[in-house]
Amino acid sequence: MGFETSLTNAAGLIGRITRQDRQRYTVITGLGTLRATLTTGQRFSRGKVLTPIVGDWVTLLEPSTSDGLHPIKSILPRRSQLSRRAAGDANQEQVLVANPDIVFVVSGLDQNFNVNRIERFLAVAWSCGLPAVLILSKADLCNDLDDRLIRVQSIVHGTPIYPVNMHDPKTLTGVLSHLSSGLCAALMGSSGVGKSTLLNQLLGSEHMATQPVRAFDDKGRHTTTHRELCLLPNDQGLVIDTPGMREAQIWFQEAPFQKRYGELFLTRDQCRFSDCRHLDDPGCAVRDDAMADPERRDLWQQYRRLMALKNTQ
Ligand SMILES: Nc1nc2c(ncn2[C@@H]2O[C@H](COP(=O)(O)OP(=O)(O)OP(=O)(O)O)[C@@H](O)[C@H]2O)c(=O)[nH]1
Ligand SMILES: [Mg+2]
Ligand SMILES: [Zn+2]
Repeated sequence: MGFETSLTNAAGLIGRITRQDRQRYTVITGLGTLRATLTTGQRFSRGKVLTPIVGDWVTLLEPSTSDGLHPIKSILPRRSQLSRRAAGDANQEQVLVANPDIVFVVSGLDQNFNVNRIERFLAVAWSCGLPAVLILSKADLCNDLDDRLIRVQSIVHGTPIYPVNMHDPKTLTGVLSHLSSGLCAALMGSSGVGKSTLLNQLLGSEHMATQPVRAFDDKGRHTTTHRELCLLPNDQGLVIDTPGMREAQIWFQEAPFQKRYGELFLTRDQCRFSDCRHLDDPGCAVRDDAMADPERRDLWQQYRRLMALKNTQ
């Protein structure tokens, strides 16, 4: 059965959203790249039904005769999603990207280097149960690399770290080893850290706009304003570029968190109190056990920091 006939199938035509501009979507399908939009029902029930976003697999209906856009009939179940806590006071989830396999957290080794911020960005991914890779850009501008690497080492616990110069492809081979055919990486980080520069380098073109950072504080200018999924050449995988984030607000999810920090809790039965939170509680066996081992101590201290953040944000 050809793709042409599948347009009129009950299931609709399947495709993946590569770009969203308000209610207009770009969708890659077996028929090529198509323009799509929400149905009237989806448009007026916003917030109540799932809204399609970049990375979603969707089915499309035949194009409307009025505007030529394909209404999005359905969103296929998501395998994963990268979410953060929405900005503002409301305790709400904001889904940034659908169906990523891995998150590339990008942070600069320039004046903006900040271990706490890196930890929060990584925790956004961990809390979604997604593996993360830490890409430290602007290694070419950094003259105390070893010192900075030691400082991030204490927060990563198993997350690979790659100091790179985005303009030098030789330094990007470690990053590329995390991509392969069909695998999708979502870029995440502050503005100006080089997310779009990395994507352009992998694409071998200037597809994404980039801009120099401000000279006096190395802060970015919020150049990228939309999310976009790009296919790398030679079937090397897929990368989603995202706008720089002002704050890494974590959407705390219990199960992935318990999984990441699970190895800390093996001695939980020996804590003095049955409702021990394994933080600063008196007689906590989990804490005492962690303090005896440098690696586990770093992990417990991170758990404690993130729990404190969870309780205050
Ligand atoms: N020297 C050097 N410059 C870099 C490196 N990575 C990025 N840059 C520069 O940093 C500036 C910002 O890069 P962008 O790719 O626009 O940053 P971004 O993360 O996409 O920023 P937003 O789109 O605002 O989120 C550009 O001038 C890049 O050339 C690097 O590894 N070394
Ligand atoms: Mg950008
Ligand atoms: Zn305890």
